[in-house]
Amino acid sequence: MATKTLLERPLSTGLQDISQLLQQYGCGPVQFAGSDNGLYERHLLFDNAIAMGEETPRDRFEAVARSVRDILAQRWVLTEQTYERQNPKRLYYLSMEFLIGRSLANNVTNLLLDDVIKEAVTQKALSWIDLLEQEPDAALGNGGLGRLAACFMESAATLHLPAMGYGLRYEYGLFKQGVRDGWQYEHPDNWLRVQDPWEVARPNDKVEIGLNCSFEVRGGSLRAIAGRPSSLIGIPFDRPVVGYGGKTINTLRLWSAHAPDYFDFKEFSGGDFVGALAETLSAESLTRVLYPDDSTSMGQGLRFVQEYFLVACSLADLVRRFQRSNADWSAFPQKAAIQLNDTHPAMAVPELLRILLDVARLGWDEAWEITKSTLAYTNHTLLPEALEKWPLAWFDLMLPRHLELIYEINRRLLDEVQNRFPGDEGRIQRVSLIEDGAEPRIRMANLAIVGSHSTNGVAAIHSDLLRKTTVKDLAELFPNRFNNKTNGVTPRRWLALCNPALSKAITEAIGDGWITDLSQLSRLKPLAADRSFGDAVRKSKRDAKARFADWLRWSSGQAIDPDTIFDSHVKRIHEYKRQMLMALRIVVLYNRLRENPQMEMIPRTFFFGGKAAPAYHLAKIIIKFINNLAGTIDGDPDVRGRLKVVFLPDYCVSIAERLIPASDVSNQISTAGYEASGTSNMKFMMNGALTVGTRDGATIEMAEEAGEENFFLFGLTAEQVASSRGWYKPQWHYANEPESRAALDLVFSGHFSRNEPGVFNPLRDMLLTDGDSYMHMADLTPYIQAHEALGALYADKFAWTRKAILNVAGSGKFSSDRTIAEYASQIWKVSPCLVP
Ligand code: NBG
Repeated sequence: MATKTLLERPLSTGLQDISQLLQQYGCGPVQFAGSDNGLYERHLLFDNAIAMGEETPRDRFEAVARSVRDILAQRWVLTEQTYERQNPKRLYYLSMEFLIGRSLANNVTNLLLDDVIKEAVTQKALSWIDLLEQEPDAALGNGGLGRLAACFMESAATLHLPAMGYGLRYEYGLFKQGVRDGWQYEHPDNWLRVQDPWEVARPNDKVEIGLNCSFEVRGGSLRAIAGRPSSLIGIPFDRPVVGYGGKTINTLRLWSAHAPDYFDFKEFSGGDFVGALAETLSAESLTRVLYPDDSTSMGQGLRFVQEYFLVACSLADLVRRFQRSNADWSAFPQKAAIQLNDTHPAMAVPELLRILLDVARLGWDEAWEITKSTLAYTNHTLLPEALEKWPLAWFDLMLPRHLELIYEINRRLLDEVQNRFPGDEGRIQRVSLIEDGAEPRIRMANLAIVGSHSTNGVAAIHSDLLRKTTVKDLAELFPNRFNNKTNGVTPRRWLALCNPALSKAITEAIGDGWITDLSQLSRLKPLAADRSFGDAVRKSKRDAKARFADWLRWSSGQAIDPDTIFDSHVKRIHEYKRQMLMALRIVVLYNRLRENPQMEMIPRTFFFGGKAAPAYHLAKIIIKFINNLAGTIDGDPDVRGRLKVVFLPDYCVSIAERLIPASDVSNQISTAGYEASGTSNMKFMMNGALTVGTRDGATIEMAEEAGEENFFLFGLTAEQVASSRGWYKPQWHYANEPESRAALDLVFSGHFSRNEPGVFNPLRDMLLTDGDSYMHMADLTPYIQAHEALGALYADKFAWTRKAILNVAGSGKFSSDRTIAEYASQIWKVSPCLVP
């Protein structure tokens, strides 16, 4: 199960001398391990009170992680001191999600501590792999949006930007996914049951926030009591964000909710001990769990309070920091840039305005200008079901002052619309912050756009559609606010760390400058046809596949053949992402092999990974179908060894780090116009997979960079999807495309559900009866053809490797360093602040 060979990695540190490196961290003569005085030994003995030799693997992990934290601690403090002293403009990134994953290997890499760790591991005869396995994934996010936030924090630190992330410290991260009889089931991810060695509690920096109602727990459910104001305490927990090279160590500050320290003694002495504690319980349940919905807004009250809690704690904290070094409120936008990651923190608009009006006592015009010039908003999806709209009644109950401010913002907004577009009632309705109806709602996207100076989408096509369709009227009103920032991913985690063999080959060819300047990968282009570089790249892929196969056997007992094509589709399960399109392609291949067992076909292993939102039934049926497909194929001697389907349960950052380097093919097959950007697409490309994809999200820009001839694009474009909506009929494809029909017939014949009659009927409804909203049937044949072209290429290993290298060489644009540099210069106006 060798998964990470970090210790074999030759990334040059530039600092040959370990003591010189430790000096950078202000560690003096401190030793990492190897003596009674070593950090490792001291943590084992003094933190865990354990005799050497009696420690468990978890104890060892904790001691190593704490020792790494010791090494970075002084620079972490120095980073903050430098910012305090130099008082630069800071970036604050507000996000309900940070999908961090594991930190140990990443921190060691970024601190350039490989050699130190190598020595300690050898000296103590530790298994590095086993140590890494002890760390739970910090899964404080659902998918792309949360992982993007984590990549952004790392890039900001690598670029020496004075940046800070603000989020919530969920006690339970995204649920763990199990699979039983093919069905997804969820169980809680109690990741903080064991103490996390990275976080530092800062009770001295606590914040108290007010709500205009109270909550009580009665019969296990939370109930709001109107007219009785209450308060909540936010306690920050800080985590270090290590920039590559270990010079800048920024902070990710996560809030944990608590009840005020006082007790209701009246109730207590009256005998209602439990009642007095209920308040504590209800306050603490606020940050207990991450909502597991990706691309839908479930509109639950607890989520509303979570969002306000994040905003109120973070703004109070950053305003306090501003006031420590600045006397004049008018300087606020020169000292703080606040980025709203989706609409989730959009209550920052009325909250900042409230602070400026009620606390700073500024007039409306000045307060409003400061609010707008400080805030900026990123939109991550066009799906209507994801756009948050909170009941106006909830604002009225909990945050009446905020509601008052929203009314006034709206009054002024609609006056402006009236002046500029007199008589255009429809426009007024659409632009309004308030959606009328039986239950009036506040449109959070409109609020975020109106109350900020920048609105960006996350890939060129997405920003364009946002402007031209989703919020067209607002874009016409404020054309200068709209811009695009194509997503990126950090090349440290997603190439240097997860793919040591390919990293080594690249570094040997062009040096290691790519680690902090990914555009240097373009220097690989001239090597695309170079025999020895091609051999190294091919060998690195073969190694990664073998490692993955070993891990899979070790972790699940499943055997796969590393000499088959590894063909992957990993992301949240959603109709628009079209896992079903790939599943139908597999059924078509299965039919071909059953009809003609002698047919020549390069054997393939198909990987699926992803979680379904617990209430999204159709997505769960898709998971069930994939698992049944896998079982049927395994049980069929005609196809065994030629097709193999693997559903990887509990897909997470750590599984992505294993699978992506091992994949030959990346499927990015959303219905065009629906995937805002995608980010796994970029990770696959960087790791030398070839992409079969629709013209959607950032995949379009990836193909531009690599050259379309090195991509396998297929299917309807976003315009074609939109313009054929009115007349599209999946039945036409069923009637006229024999292979598609045979595939559906086989599914509906019960072939994959022998003892579960009717279980896949909802798939028939989705694909045929209900009109196939995501146009699987239109794209199935072109998709199969794209894969045929790809299969033909695979047969020529030199031609394949050449394209793979051209893909790696073209992936430089998709570093989150580039994305963050664009945000910093174009939106935030934040510059690097070097820590001496
Ligand atoms: C997701 C999009 C992805 C995109 C990420 C990061 C949400 C709401 N949106 O396409 O679906 O890559 O955001 O921008 O999670």
